[in-house]
Amino acid sequence: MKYNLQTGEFYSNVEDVEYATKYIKDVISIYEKPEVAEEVLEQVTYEVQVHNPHGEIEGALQFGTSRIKAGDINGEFFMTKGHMHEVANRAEYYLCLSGKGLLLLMDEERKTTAIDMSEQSICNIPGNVSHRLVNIGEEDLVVLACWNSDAGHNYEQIATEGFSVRVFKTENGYIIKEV
Ligand code: M6P
Ligand code: ZN
Repeated sequence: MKYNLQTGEFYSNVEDVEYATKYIKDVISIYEKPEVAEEVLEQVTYEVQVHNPHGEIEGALQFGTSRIKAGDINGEFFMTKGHMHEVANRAEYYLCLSGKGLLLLMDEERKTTAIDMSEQSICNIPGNVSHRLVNIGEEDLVVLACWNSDAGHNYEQIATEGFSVRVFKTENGYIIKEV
């Protein structure tokens, strides 16, 4: 198997790769103002592919790509759902392949740090930290991720309490607003 560092795609004898497509309708509840036209709900907002040959085995690693489209919902930039790990102490690496984004990292006291992500930006996400990618650019944001196979995803806390900041479009770029 091969991995294209330009596009973030696995190719050639692709085995043990899982693909997921997220539509706006799947994630609309994460936005501050979720009122949108019916046809917007059917649009793709991000895609994930993950190579995990070993299942959820302690000590094993998995590796994948998130590709977040450019766009916004009532001024709030497209973003991933965001999660903590189910095994909360599991860490993760993110490496940006292309595009322009922010990586939001929120600790257990709800303190959020926004890290700039552009080509070659690399970030070590510690355990016990919620993480979300926001595309603040005009092209796809493509980010490679590597983390433990047994980490799991805990979406509950983010679904109920959200992050402590939101990222909105402005005339010249973006603004991070505390909520
Ligand atoms: C990265 C990894 C995955 C995650 C994906 C999308 O590829 O962190 O574990 O699933 O981003 O993020 P989310 O699941 O929060 O939508
Ligand atoms: Zn993660």
